[in-house]
Amino acid sequence: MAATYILAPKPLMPLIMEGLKATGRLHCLWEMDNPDAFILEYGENIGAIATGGHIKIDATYMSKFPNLKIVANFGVGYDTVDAKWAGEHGIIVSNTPDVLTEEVADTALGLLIMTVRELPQSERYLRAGHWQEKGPYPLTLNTLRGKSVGILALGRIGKAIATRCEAFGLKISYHGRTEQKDVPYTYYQTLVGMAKDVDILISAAPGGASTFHSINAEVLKALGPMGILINIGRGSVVDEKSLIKALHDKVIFAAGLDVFEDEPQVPKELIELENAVLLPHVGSASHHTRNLMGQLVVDNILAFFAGKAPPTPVAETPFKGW
Ligand code: NAP
Ligand code: 8YV
Repeated sequence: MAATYILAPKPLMPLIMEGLKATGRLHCLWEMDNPDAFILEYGENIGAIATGGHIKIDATYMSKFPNLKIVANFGVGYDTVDAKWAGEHGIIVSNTPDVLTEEVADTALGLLIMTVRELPQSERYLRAGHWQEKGPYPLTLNTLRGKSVGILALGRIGKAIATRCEAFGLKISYHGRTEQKDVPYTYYQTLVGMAKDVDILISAAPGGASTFHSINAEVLKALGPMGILINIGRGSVVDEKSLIKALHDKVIFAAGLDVFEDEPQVPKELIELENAVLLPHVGSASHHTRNLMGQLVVDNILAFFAGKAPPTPVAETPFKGW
């Protein structure tokens, strides 16, 4: 068989690029004069794809590489990769779980406090000179004291958020497709049922068809006029148009968002809302955590070349040998 190579469709962080270049097998698609012609001529030599961010790796794309064995995704969320199709065609998809869990949960709690206690607004107030001109920033109407939190998707990140919420003295419940018998939190079979009962809804849910627009106008109405929404999972989980309307009409009190439907585009209407705290998808964005994630991308691909089990295949593509 001809030599097997790695394809990177778009640039990834330096640690990944260097780790893959060291194999002497990396092809960078953006450096090609004619990427389509390259794929046509050498597609059958590609055994591994290194990807991340917003690049769609669907059935049509993977079909161009008949000897593809692994798609290594930079990120624990892999909604941009058709893992079901990959699994049906003997292709492993790997992601970057665990190493980012605590960082993302920290960001979620930061975003929660910023949103509830209006910290960005009060900081803007100081910087604008209003403290001296007008006196203290107004007392916040909302608080974490005595509040309850409902977590949508009690996975690795959801659980790390729950642990932190426990330390803050918040009452915790969750909604997912299945009840988890080994957790001390109240389970709700429906998201709208949970939204009715809690003060704060935090989503740590993955993207994809099964969660698309799960947080819609009905859920936001159920959350109510003092309700807070935090989204640290994926933007597609929230119906952004309904959220903008709910924030504008004070159907809910405020939202803190790290993720958006069409990143990096954030609707102007959302940016203009004072009761929205907006972060540019920074959940895992420290050198420490991103390096650990990047190393996992490299390690999964190196495992393929070494004929070893990949460290972190996703559930849809369990490793059964190369
Ligand atoms: P995980 O451990 O696989 O947890 C995912 C959870 O989602 C599971 O508990 C699952 O529970 C639940 N779930 C799946 N489909 C669902 C559905 N249709 N309805 C309700 N719940 C559903 O993943 P993780 O490591 O916690 O990561 C979660 C997500 O966070 C990632 O997929 C990614 O999108 C996002 N993320 C964001 C950032 C950021 O920077 N903002 C960083 C990392 C990750 P059930 O199977 O019981 O339903
Ligand atoms: C990354 C993420 O920022 O892991 C995920 O699912 O959303 C983040 O950690 C992203 O995947 C990198 O593009």
